[in-house]
Amino acid sequence: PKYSMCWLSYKPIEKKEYVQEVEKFLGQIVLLEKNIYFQNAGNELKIALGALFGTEPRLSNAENLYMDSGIILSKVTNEKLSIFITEVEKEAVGEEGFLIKVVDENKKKYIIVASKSEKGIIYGTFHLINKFRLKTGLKELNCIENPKAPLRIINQWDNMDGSIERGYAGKSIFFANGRIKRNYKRIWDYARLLASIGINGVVVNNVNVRDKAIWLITPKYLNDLSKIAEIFRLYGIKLYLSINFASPIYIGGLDTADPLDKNVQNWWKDTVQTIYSYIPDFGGFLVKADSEFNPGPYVYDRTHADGANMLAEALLPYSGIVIWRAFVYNCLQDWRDTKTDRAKAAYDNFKPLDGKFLDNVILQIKYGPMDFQVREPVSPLFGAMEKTNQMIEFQITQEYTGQQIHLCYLGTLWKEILEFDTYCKGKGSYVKKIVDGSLLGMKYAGFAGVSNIGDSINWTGHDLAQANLWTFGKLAWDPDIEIEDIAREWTILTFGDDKKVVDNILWMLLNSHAIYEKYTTPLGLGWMVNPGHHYGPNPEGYEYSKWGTYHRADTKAIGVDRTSRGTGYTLQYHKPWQEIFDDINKCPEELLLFFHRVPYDFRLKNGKTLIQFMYDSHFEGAEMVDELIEKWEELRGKIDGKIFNRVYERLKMQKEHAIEWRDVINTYFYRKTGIPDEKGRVIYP
Ligand code: BDP
Repeated sequence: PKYSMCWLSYKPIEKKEYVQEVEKFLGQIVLLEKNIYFQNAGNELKIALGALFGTEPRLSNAENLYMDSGIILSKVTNEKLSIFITEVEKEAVGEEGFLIKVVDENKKKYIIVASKSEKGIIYGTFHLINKFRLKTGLKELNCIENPKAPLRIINQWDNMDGSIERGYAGKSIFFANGRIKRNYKRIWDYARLLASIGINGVVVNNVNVRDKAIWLITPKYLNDLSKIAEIFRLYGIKLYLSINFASPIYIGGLDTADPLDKNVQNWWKDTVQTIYSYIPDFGGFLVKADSEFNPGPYVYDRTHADGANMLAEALLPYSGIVIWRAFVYNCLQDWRDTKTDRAKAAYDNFKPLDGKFLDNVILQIKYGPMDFQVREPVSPLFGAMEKTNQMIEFQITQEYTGQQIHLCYLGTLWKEILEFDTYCKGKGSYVKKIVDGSLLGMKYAGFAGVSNIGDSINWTGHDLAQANLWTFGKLAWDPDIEIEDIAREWTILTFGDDKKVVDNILWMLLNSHAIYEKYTTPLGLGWMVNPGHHYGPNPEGYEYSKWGTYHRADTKAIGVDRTSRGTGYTLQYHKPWQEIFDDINKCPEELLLFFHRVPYDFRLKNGKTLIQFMYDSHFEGAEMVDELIEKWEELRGKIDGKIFNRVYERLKMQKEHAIEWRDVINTYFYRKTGIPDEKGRVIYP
């Protein structure tokens, strides 16, 4: 193969006892539904069983269950299953969910995988395949699974020239040279990977919609797009498109894109109708409006609600949705103005619009108020808009977290964010309950993840970055799962279950984000990156620029006072967070410099001064990269040589670059403050 199949690379199961235990159930694959979705799931199962057990089960559409052993793929409602499945079980399977039940009688040895609709069967099938690969005992196969959040969507930031904005793993698998690629094999395999982690939507083009991409919503491209949609559909995934708000001008030749203009509204209605004539289950639009030079309703003195609702009305007859991004801020700020605060922008823009959006509009909110930094507080927008559908946006691609050269597993960070209690409905108002729709009773809610894949041989550049994609899907399906369990399962499915391999890789994953944070920008500092490409240290890279991401270091103190006495950002949170963040002694230390302006001699909880903590953190972090390397070296010979070497090369680069981070940041602070490192390591005067 020209590329790896990540966690779906099947290898024969070697443990004899397990094979013997399961084999009795593999007589054939029976499809009780005759349609392409069950056929496709059956094919997936057949391929897997062949590779795992060396069996070649027949795929049959048995009219009656005469066989004595086999895996049955069915809908829960199928009459033939009524002797095996109770009413209660049937009821428990939701629209996208599935049930797995083992029937182990004298003459009947069945494993039943049953879904309510066409959508669930592929999820159930991959679930079973992976359970086999984890050598899960027959009894433990029994389960009923339903995704917690209705929307689990991947955002590709792919451009039509084949480049990927913030992509670190090759070129687009969707576009090249201004066209849609017609080699669908890779897209097909992507669909398989995504279905295996429960994803149900993909936005195929970048949120910054420029040039040819503006025309994706026209017949010029819709035919080719419909082919991609067809592949995705088989795997339970809907296709979405990012649109340019000014399309009526660019494409339609109108002189306005004003959302309240009748001609504009009709233009969108016609456009949507055309899209659905090609793609009957088209998901909808993703919109980045009035942000970073993208057009939007502000141009016409209209609100985001006016803009979103106009599109929502066009999509409503087809059950399509509008996903409207909340990443809106003034990107031309003046660094001399200490009153403006970019962190406040999303809330300021959207909070007044709560209750003004139509039901098929969902606000897509980045997890933090700024922009995917290594650490940010949870965006105060979560829980601030009780009458608005909300999705959380994670960046799987590692723009600010090492660009897939550094190992930075993001599951630990995401999990913390999802477990954050917003208090919007009192104690227990976790972000995870807002974005799965349950807390506020939202029909639409969910997860958006900016993809980290490209056409590289291992999809993600860094082989271990595959874990981030896996984890995004798993958390979106069920944010309650422990992150260790998610990471362990990925490790075993990808590298096998050798104890040393699992222990070491798990350690590497679970500690990597903390390590990265230590040697880059700890204490909620963020942003000390090179402008533009955002790789590598640059303490004042954005300090005197227009992007509003300042840390305002001088010789005495650093950090932005975002308390109620400062920019007032903390007032965007519910109680008790307002008071906690406001108080320098109560504020969670990992966010100290996000919320407070702190003198360098301020004592942290462990008794260290802020400046000494900075020095120590950077040395500690850079040193810990050695531990990552050691853990990996111990696996030499236990892991496929090519993969071993690829990761090894990147770890060595990480070490080098971590040292650069350490020295650049520490020297910066030393020169700014003149306060020497107590341990005498920072030596550049
Ligand atoms: C920033 C990226 C930029 C994206 C933007 C966005 O640097 O490339 O276009 O986010 O999310 O992080 O729209």
